Amino acid sequence: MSLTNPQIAEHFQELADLLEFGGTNPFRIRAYRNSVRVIEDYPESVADLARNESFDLTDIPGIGDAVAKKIKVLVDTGELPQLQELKATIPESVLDLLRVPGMGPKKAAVLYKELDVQSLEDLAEACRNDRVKNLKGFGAKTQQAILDGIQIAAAANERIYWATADELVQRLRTHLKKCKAIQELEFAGSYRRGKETVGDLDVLVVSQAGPEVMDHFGEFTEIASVTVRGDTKMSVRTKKAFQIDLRVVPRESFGAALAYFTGSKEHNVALRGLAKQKQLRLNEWGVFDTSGEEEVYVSGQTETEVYETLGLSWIPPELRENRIEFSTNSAHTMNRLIDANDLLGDLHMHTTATDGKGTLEEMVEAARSRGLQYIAITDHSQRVSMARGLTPDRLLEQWDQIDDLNAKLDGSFRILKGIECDILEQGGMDLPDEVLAQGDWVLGAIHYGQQQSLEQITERILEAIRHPEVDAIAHPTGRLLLKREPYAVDLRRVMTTCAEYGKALEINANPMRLDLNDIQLMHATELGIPIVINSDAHSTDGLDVLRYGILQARRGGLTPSRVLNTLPLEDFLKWRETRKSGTARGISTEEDA
Ligand code: DGT
Ligand code: CA
Ligand code: CA
Repeated sequence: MSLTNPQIAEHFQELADLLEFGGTNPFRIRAYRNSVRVIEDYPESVADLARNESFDLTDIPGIGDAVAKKIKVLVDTGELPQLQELKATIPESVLDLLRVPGMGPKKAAVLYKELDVQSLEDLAEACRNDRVKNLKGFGAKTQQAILDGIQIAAAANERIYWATADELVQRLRTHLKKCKAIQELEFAGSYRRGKETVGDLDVLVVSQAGPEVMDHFGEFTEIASVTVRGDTKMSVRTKKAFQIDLRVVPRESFGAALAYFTGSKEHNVALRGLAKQKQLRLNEWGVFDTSGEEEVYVSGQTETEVYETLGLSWIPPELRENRIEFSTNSAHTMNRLIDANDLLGDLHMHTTATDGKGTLEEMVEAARSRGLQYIAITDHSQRVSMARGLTPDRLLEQWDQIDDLNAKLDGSFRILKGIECDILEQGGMDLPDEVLAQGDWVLGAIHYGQQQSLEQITERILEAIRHPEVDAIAHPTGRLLLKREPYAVDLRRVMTTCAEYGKALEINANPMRLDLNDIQLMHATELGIPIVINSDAHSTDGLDVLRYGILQARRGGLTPSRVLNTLPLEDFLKWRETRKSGTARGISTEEDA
């Protein structure tokens, strides 16, 4: 496998950081730093060019002799010897020290050499023990500033849930809307792409009055500090040390800038490559014709225009990861991604019978008022004792209540009798077959034994998929974003077994789960596995998370026809009947009409 441009760039980034730490000649360091951006942005594979005997890497503007030689070595051997040497002498964690505001490489090096400070934790401890203030060039004030800075540095490295970013975006949008000098406003970056977690916010604004916009932005009450303020760019940190970058761009560049700062980097690299093939140049200012003597602006005011100039249909931001958006690019395929209005049902939620906060009636009312036509109540089974999981008796009692309530609803809404049945540690389902057989919808889920081996966990899940009463597997990998890795599971085998037995897989829409993820959903699509997008609500408000699941589905390229709970109730019940009679082999893999 050939190194990608971002991978090559990453090596030079590390090299520059470590050299800076070691106090090397700043000019050399700057050369490496410049090359990072150049390599990342280069529209062709730098690795391929390095292997091409007739191409001279120094022909790339911004790549000098030293860097060119290093690229060749890196591409040939997969390693940079100098980087390996530096890494062997300097622990990687010391680079974290450089993220403390006001901490340059010189100071960091002193701390490392004099006090053996190797990480942010070491540094905090050294400050608390008053060991830092006595160092030459430091002092009590510096020590305190470092201690304050550590907190910021630690938080600044953290990503936040998309849902949390969205709340911040809504508040900031409201604030910025009040600024008359702002003509256009968009939130770009990973937020716009709907990525599960967001590293920082990228705000784009069209205005003739940059300073006025920045003054207004600076008044946003959640800002703790302004890190950079230039003519067109301002960077701030919120009180929780989250970074927001705001850029002011000219109207004729808005679309090009929006595309550029929405990313992803990988998507942008591919776009620039396409431009080059057409004798065009794409950057954050626009698309330019390079065929003549002077470059001529062709487009850039809107994104649609930019994509069209490159011969593409506009691509929804959720797909911009250089995965399927170029190979499947047509107006038809780009426009038929699932959206929030397509969901008619929600097939995973809890009530006060186990660990939910809403009663059965309250959940029904909340789902109806949100425009859903059917839901499945899926409380926990008995094994989940902490949540007062349901015994067969209690479950059957709940199902009787559901029958009564359905009778009252008289067809205006339908409650399905469901269960989130535990897949036991030793294998097998947590409730007897004859009980499960009386329900309308059975989710299998792993909650215990998550530390087991890949073989054990996979086998447990496969057994559940083969179980005749099980319809779908809930949160199939068990990951908790920013908290817990997925359990060890062979998803390939899970998916082929689902395809074979006509079983569904869930996108759990809880913003901390979003499980399955985008790439896994693409695999599921290849196999024709039906997907369900579920809230896993534990309260009436919990139903509102469905929109996060929709975003994830869009990132996975899902169309409504891939998703079971877009079906009207009748069709959904028919699907289930077919599945139970053993004839279902996945839902239609044909193109939508
Ligand atoms: P994040 O903030 O880590 O969640 O992810 P992004 O995708 O928002 O990344 P960010 O904030 O660094 O940059 C926003 C977009 O701007 C990114 O998706 C592509 C573009 N961009 C920013 N810096 C560079 C760069 O150095 N090279 C390239 N090619 N694109 C960049
Ligand atoms: Ca960002
Ligand atoms: Ca950014």
